[in-house]
Amino acid sequence: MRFDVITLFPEMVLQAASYGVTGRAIERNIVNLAVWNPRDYTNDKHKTVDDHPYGGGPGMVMKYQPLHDAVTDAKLMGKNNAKVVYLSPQGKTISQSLLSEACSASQLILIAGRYEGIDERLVEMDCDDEWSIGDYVISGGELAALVIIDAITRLLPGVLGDENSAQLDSYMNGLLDYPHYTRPEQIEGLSVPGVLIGGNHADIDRWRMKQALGRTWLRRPDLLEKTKLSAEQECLLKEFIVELN
Ligand code: 4GO
Repeated sequence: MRFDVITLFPEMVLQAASYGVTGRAIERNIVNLAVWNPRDYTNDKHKTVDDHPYGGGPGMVMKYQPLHDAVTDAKLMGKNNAKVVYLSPQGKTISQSLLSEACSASQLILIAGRYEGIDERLVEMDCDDEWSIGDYVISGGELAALVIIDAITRLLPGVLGDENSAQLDSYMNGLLDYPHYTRPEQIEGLSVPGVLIGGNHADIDRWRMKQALGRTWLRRPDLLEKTKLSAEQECLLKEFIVELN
């Protein structure tokens, strides 16, 4: 998978992506990350990337031409099937399922805007989609691009160890995660649930599924409505609710 980020702050993206899971995936060439600075595509001596908005009002807007030329160069590095995405609060909100589908693209070009945003004609002509990481505003698209790069990279074959990807599989089923514990067994009188210490793996799996279902029911009932539960899951959730009362 190849990611290209169009950004006025290329170092920010490269730095942040160089840590942890994403950093390792880049080192191991499972993921390729390149950055393109629209400032390098300006033709005037002041390297102007922004201009005043038509219609007036506060702030500046990123100009079409430097962004377009940067996208064009990014596309040349891929295999003619790039998906170009602008990151903004006006986009469709990303979800695990949207990101899973995006995994099948071989090149994702992410446009990180600054100021008040980019000339709308770039969205219309150059972009295949517009995505949002949630209903809030941030100062630039870089952090949104990094969220997307991280979330997609974790889904690529070979990136996570077997254990972690198995866990990911079970929680791709639209449920929240179960609670986790590590040593020591007691902290300020709070003890680790006994079933986790017993070593009966079937019991542990059932307990974890029950917790995942229960927490989803308590905290995100909207997720449960979208998820078809198995007969055993229905049972476990009923048990959770009974035990709660
Ligand atoms: C993306 C970009 C929020 C998101 C952004 C989001 N804010 N919710 N800000 O995904 C244009 C200039 C958009 C700043 C950018």
